[in-house]
Amino acid sequence: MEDFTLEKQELEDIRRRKQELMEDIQRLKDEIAEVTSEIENLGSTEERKNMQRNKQVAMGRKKFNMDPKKGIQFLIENDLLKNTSDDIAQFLYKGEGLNKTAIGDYLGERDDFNIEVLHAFVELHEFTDLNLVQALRQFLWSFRLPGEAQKIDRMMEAFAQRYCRCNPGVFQSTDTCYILSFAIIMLNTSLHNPNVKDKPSVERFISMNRGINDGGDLPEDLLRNLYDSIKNEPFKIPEDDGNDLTHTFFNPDREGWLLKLGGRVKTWKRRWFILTDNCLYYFEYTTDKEPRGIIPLENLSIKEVEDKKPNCFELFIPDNKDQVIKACKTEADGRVVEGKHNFYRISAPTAEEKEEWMNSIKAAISRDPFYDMLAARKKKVSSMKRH
Ligand code: 4IP
Repeated sequence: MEDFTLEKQELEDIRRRKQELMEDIQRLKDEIAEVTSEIENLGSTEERKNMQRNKQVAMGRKKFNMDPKKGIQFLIENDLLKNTSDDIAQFLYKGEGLNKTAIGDYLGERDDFNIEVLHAFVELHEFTDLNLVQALRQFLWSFRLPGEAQKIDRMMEAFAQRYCRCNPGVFQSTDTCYILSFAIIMLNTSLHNPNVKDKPSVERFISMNRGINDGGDLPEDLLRNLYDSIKNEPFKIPEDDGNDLTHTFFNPDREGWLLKLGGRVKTWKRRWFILTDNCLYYFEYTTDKEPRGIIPLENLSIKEVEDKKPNCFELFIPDNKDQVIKACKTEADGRVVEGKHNFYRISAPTAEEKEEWMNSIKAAISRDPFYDMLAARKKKVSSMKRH
């Protein structure tokens, strides 16, 4: 009987301890679950924050590509970018997800702060021991040169300064470096654009650059090296939207058959057109030595127009429809007389060719002020010696 009671008591104890143990286990389980969920929550808050941040950066980049100033402002306001020229320059230099035309637009702005960013951006480029062609390759790939002469001037000036600082002693002055940079860009065009028939030789390149080293000549070896480098490998430039000055330098001249409407007598004539030296020339035959007409493009604008003929565009004087365009033409008897056009209406064989002609003409029209600036600088360096 006693034994039985004891057994019962022991059993009771065991059951109680088991119960307590079960409770402990449950408590531990609960605690573990709580901690795990805290850890999980912690992770997902961190992750969520990161995701949110990445989303905002992506949005900032998109905004930047549509409107560079607004994009930068957005990134600053959301603490994703510091409002210093160095940080913004770094962001543009890295360029991740950024459109190179937008980078060029931002760097080209006239604003003091943008100019500061431009200089910080150029400082990030390392040009030490690179020859001028190698440095230009790097620079012209990092953004797209915008379309305005003043902007190009500022950017190329900053480039030349940086190049000369990285490579002291190569050029007498930044102006020399600036002018030679353009000579190289134009050489690139002449050598690699199939529309340019007359390919300059190295001798011509050397003679074109006489006197640009503050009145003196640059070493021939240096010019030969640069020439060979461009000849062997053309510049690679960011995606072209055909709407800026880079187009001029990399794709300037064009020739082909177009239809032209007469000035007084409105007859359509098929003529061989050549665009070069900021003028549009037209010939009766491709082999003619003398053009039938020459249209200087200075002060003209261009627009698309509808006509019974397909793919038409028109050259006109902006704000003055009645004025006669300054041009010359050859009469049937061979006399050269002034043109009689208030506008030149031209029809291209295909929509694509119309686009190409319009882009090339636009570029030819807009490059003028830039060529003036370049010419002024050339004059300055070649007169240095005399003074
Ligand atoms: C001519 O018509 C031609 O269209 C001329 O073009 C044109 O000169 C003449 O314009 C126009 O009268 P017809 O040949 O039927 O007479 P092209 O010189 O290419 O032959 P433009 O000035 O367009 O060259 P006007 O303005 O001279 O009448």
